[in-house]
Amino acid sequence: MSKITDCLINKKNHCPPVWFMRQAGRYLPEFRKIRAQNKNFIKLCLNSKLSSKITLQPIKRYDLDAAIIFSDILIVPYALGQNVKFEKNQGPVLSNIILDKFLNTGEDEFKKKLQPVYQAISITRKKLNKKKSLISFVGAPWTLIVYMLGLKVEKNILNLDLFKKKQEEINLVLKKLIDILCIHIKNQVNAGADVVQIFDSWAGILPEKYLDSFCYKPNLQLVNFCKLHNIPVICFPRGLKKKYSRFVKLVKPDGINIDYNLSPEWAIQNLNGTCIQGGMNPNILLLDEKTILKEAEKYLSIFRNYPYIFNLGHGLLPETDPKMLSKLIKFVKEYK
Ligand code: 1CP
Repeated sequence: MSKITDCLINKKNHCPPVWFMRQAGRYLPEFRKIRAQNKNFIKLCLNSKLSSKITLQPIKRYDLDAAIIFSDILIVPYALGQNVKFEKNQGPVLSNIILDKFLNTGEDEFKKKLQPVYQAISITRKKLNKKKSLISFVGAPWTLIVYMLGLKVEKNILNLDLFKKKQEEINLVLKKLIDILCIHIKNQVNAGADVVQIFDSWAGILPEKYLDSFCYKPNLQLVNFCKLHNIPVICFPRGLKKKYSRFVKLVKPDGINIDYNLSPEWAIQNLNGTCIQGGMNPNILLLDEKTILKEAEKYLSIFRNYPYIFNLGHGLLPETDPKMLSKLIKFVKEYK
């Protein structure tokens, strides 16, 4: 059993295991080199050899307790018929959803399209030390729907009129997504992943009265699927503020990633003893060493007697200095 699964399942609080969201990514020069030669991001995610190589890049550099497979949450809409493009300095751009095609994609066709992802997991598992977890992930249905139906105006605001106008379509898409995401989880675990993280990055833009239908219930269905198959699962419903507590009560994941707007003291008191992951603001990693280690120490001391996985309150930023990350990891590992 890896340190991370021990923490999630047995609530063991060792010196906390550590990994980072977006640990394979743009802050690493060796990633940027591969990326420069592979302009099509989705194609890169579907290149098993390269995707496995990128997954292992941070593992080569640092003493991390987990690798997270290099892929993207938007690979799922891609496999269901939408074109997905990543333009520089502009978020992901998706072509219009063709509902018929989307609803009629069967399990076999889906699996075939994403075979390279599963292959990458299998290659990586063979190369990764057995004590380290290999984390797979999916986007939660709501977060995928935000991208698939273009429901955001500007960066962080829900287009409420469009959201209301599209209720019927949203409900159809939601139902299909839950089924297909369970399949994607199962396939990733069969290929060798031992933990699943569910990213609900846009949970926080939902008005409260919609949280039940679009956040809690869909997450619960995915978590129940994981439990049925004995797969440790971490949820990240970013931006829920105090409603994190209701999320945990209803969804009961093995682990919960907190964002940096949540106070860690509040989290310990209100999250029912659930294993907590993350919290530290990734922007702090852009500051000087003393400030970074002081903030890390804050989290480590607050969670000293609590099952905790060291990580951040969102992904590593592209501007992060890889040397600072190395110092941070060493500090976490040596913390007593
Ligand atoms: O331009 C580039 O080089 C691509 C940058 C990049 C990378 C490295 C994107 C585009 N996705 C990824 C990989 C990725 N995405 C991983 C790989 C493993 C790792 O963490 O190292 C993971 C887990 C994701 C998950 C993901 N993709 C989320 C959930 C987490 C979050 O950031 O909230 C979301 C919302 C996406 C969509 C996405 N993919 C990429 C972008 C630029 C975006 C939009 C969101 C954003 O700006 O971060």
